[in-house]
Amino acid sequence: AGVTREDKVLGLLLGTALGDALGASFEGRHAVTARTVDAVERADGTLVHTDDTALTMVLAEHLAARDHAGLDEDVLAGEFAAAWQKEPWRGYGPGAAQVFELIGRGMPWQRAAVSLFGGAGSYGNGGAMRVAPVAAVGTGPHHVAELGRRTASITHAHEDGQHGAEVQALAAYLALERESAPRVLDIDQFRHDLTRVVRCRAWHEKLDRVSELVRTGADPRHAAHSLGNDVTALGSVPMAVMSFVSNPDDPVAAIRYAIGGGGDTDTIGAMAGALAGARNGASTLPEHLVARLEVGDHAREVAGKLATAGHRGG
Ligand code: F2R
Ligand code: MG
Ligand code: MG
Ligand code: MG
Repeated sequence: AGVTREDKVLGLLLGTALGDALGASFEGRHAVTARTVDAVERADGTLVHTDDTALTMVLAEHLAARDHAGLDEDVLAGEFAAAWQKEPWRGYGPGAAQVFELIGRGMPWQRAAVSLFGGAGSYGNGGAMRVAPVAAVGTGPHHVAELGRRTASITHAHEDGQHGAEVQALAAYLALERESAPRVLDIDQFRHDLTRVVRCRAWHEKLDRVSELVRTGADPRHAAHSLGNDVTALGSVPMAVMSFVSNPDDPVAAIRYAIGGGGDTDTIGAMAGALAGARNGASTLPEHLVARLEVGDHAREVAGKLATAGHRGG
């Protein structure tokens, strides 16, 4: 029997939270052994999430509550800023914190976002890390990519920050709508679908490298060395895609692969978890880990609404 759409949407949210919370213990480490991840998995107590999950839940709620009205960047900017204001300790990037502070003081998000990094705007992975919920409401690949770019632009004025959100949004859409388990994931088709929509050479090169690394069975450290594992969008989204396509049928394996590469482990774990959770559904996530997540009940409530949010079809 197939997994229900609601279970897949919940898998997307809980996969994000699980990858984020498991990865958070290792953020910034050079490399992470399986044994240290085992220890975090086996421990008791709450798995505390970071900014990645906090903002993903804000976006999911925004989309679920607005139904036919769709995305409103002005409203969403205020909601993001309020989440940061309420819990600034969740490990936000310095650029994101600065934008949210400016928005909170009344500056339009467009001006706040372009003020970062000497006017270049941010190319951090903060737009990509929170984007996955748009996959549940987009009407097709181009629409999903557009929604992804628009949600990122609130904080990430640099095109690389926005391209990262487009790629991750689209990957989540494919995992949710087209590549459901147990159908075998066609990695070349997956890469082709991503590159068709996101027309940018630097991204195509990285995604081609993913296919090659999968073919050669690269381990996480090798993959991270080749693709990157840092806080930039171009230096982290390809590793998340790699983690997923090399472990398409097992969300925990995808997350462990992402964390094993070291670097921005909470974020790469969150993005890989979103993809594998969306493909396989929440019911495939280990109960003992899900029970330790902070967002459990809230995610279930939002997933139910998001799975039936109205601006789909066409
Ligand atoms: N920031 C972190 N983790 C490190 C500190 C957390 C600490 N342990 C704590 O507990 O507080 N994690 C979170 O940030 C990443 C997402 O970042 P986001 O939202 O994109 O922020 P930002 O600051 O805009 O970009 C991140 C960094 O990228 C570099 N950068 C971006 N654009 C640049 C540009 N145009 N020129 C030069 N550098 C640029 C900067 O170093 C930014 O600070 C996630 O990992 C999330 O988990
Ligand atoms: Mg984080
Ligand atoms: Mg408006
Ligand atoms: Mg991070």
